[in-house]
Amino acid sequence: MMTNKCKSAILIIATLAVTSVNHLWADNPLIMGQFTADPTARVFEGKIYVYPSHDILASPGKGRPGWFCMEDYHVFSSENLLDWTDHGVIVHQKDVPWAEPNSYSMWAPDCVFKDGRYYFYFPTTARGRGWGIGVAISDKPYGPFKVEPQPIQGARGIDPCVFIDKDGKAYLYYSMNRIFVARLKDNMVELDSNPQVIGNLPTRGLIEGPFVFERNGIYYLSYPHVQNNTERLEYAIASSPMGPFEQKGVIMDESPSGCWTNHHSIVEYKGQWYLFYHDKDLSPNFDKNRSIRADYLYFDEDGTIQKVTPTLRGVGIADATRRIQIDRYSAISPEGASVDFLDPNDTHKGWKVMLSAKDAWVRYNRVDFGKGQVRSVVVNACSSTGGTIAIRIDGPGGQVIAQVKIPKGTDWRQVNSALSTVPSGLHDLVVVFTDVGGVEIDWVQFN
Ligand code: FUB
Repeated sequence: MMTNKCKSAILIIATLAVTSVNHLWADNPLIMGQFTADPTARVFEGKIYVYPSHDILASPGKGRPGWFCMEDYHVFSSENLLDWTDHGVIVHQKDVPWAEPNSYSMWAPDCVFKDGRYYFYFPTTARGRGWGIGVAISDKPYGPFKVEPQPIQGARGIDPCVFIDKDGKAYLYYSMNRIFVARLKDNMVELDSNPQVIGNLPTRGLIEGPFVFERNGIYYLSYPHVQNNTERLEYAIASSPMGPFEQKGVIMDESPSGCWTNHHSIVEYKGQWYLFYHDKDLSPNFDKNRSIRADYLYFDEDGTIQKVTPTLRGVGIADATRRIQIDRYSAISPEGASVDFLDPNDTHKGWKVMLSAKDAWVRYNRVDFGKGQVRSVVVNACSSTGGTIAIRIDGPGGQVIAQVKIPKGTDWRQVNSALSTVPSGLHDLVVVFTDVGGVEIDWVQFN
């Protein structure tokens, strides 16, 4: 049994901190440098844009301790779903003239594109009037956004979602104990019909966070709902945007982490469907500081949504020449392998894998080795016992491609080793501890 004697990886941590200012590289969770929740993913200008909420920790005079605390929104974009660009703050509560000052309630937003303009919808507490839904408008998906002087009249609630149908008509969905829908006028900032409650949905247990999309003539209304203890993601379908809807099933079960909320969006990008959602990866003991994730989503022939199993690996193809965070594994051996934070006092620094039994392994799928240019591997590791790891590729032509001897010590080291075989193309990467004792691994990279 290995005891944890490794020092924290100061050098590596410094690198992570620098790269997380604007450009981020991550599996699940997608964003490491800050807490993010309620992700609405949209495809604009050929990229994925994600509009999440931005959880922060309440502090004296700033928000309610032990509760959600949000004062602004960032927007993130990506082409490959692994590299994320943080475009910075697009709307802050101080930019909202009708908002209760210091309410710190900038909850789940949405953004849509119509007639050359981007409309960003967000809920917050309106002075003396409870929840209101605001709109901010821009010519670009990343802003600058200009906030409308008033919230949408007649809509009181949270978690706005706007759906634009093929005929150009727009609908606003939001929640307030129930889920409501109303038509929007062409100006996108006024209601064109009275909000109506969507029927045939669960009436017991919290229901919120509607997200609506259309595929092959089926209108999907998906929503988080507390059936038991915490929110799971469910959906209903209809043949028109306003229903009537029929409940169909569960998209994602309650999280084993116990995170009370889950909030999602569903998007097709380059022919593949994705579920964006959140959990509390970076804040295991406080579920109001959440982190957004993405996983693949599939439909059956008849349009039924297959249940999504949350993964750490997430989505996208990893470049072998980048640091591969194998702690975001796609599979792990049932014994002798575990994951822990690099620094429990600063979870944003990420995780490490600990292999503490002979033949314990971890698998990280979808690694692109390119056209056979890599010749060596570097492993950032620490081993208080010393020991050897085998690096294997699976898939066509799969084999062990390197044996890396990690020296005994308490310092993290970047250990280089030549490859015995030059891989090319797409493979799963498997790292196996072949000794007695144990090793901690932060990342693996091929050169
Ligand atoms: O983020 C605050 C609230 O928690 C959202 O508005 C809900 O959907 C839930 O995720």
